Amino acid sequence: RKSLTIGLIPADGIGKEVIPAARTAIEAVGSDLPPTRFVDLIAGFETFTRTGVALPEETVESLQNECDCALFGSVSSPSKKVVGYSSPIVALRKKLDLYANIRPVLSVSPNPGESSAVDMIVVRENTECLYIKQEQQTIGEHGKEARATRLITERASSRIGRMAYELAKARPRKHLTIIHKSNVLSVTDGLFRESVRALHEKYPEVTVAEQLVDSAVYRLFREPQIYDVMVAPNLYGDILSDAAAALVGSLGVVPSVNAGDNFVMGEPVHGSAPDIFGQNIANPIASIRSAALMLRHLGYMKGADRIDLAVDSVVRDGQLLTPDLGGKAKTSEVVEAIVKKI
Ligand code: NAD
Ligand code: K
Ligand code: MN
Repeated sequence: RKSLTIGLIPADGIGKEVIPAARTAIEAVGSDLPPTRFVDLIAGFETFTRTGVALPEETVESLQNECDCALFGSVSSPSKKVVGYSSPIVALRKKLDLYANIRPVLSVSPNPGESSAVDMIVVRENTECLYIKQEQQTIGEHGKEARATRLITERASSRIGRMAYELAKARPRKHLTIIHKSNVLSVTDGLFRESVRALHEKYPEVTVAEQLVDSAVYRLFREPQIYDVMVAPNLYGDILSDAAAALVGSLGVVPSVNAGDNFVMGEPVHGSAPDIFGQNIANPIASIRSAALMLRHLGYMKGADRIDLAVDSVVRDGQLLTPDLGGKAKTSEVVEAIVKKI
């Protein structure tokens, strides 16, 4: 690439505070990236209340035609159903075919060598399973009955599997755990498991284990260090990765990317945090790490490393932490410290 164009979609709440922080971190990397341009784009609930659409066509067009990648902040969902509103992030994942949600969960412990340190990646399928949202309610013999369709395809399972093997291959431990419940759901989870298993011959250097989702949660809490890369269908991946985030202290530090074959979008795992919005105390680390993850995904390892090392160093230093990590620092002070280290 001769240049890099990054779409910025802060969307709602603290997204407006942490996405500019991520931009500042990328700018600080400077010479390790091609000339970089940022494009400000809108989406979200506030956009919906102002314009009547949550995801304007211009935003999608810019992402598809002009941007190489993007950063998304967080959306606020109305507490009651609002006619005409549906989540722009779910729509974007679909429109850009971002089929993988990659969530590295890493301890921010001040003692890096600690044996209980968590260092895993949850690779969640992002397009099917129960999230196709085909639900019906009917009246049966004994009253109301509700059903949902769960879709698992070989294509989606294979492509998420491939992504997971590639990620595992690039890590020191090269270990992949396939999460499923095929003892009960032998047809759907059976297909997921077989599709991922079938790829193993192409990745002989990766060791593969399997685990039923319920016992995986148990082991995640008892001995998180056994996991390296986990790959899971959509719903299990959602639950497991939120649970894993609880192991590392704060939602404010967990990054993710939504990735497809042609596009990548960094996104902090947290939401719009209306309880702390506007106070300059939101932890910017999840978004800054999401920016690094996005750069890594595009092959800019050096830039990504510089950002990650700066974040680690500030956290380990322990002097400038936001309140969610037990400190008193402002968002802007943390950003300033990270930029200085970069
Ligand atoms: P949340 O992640 O917004 O907040 C949960 C708790 O974590 C809050 O106490 C918040 O203050 C804290 N927190 C979150 N991010 C933080 C950060 N960077 N620094 C410090 N503290 C942080 O989840 P919620 O309260 O359940 O939801 C709030 C809104 O966000 C809802 O409208 C929800 O629908 C939306 N949401 C959006 C996304 C998304 O954009 N993908 C994800 C989850 C929730
Ligand atoms: K988010
Ligand atoms: Mn979740």
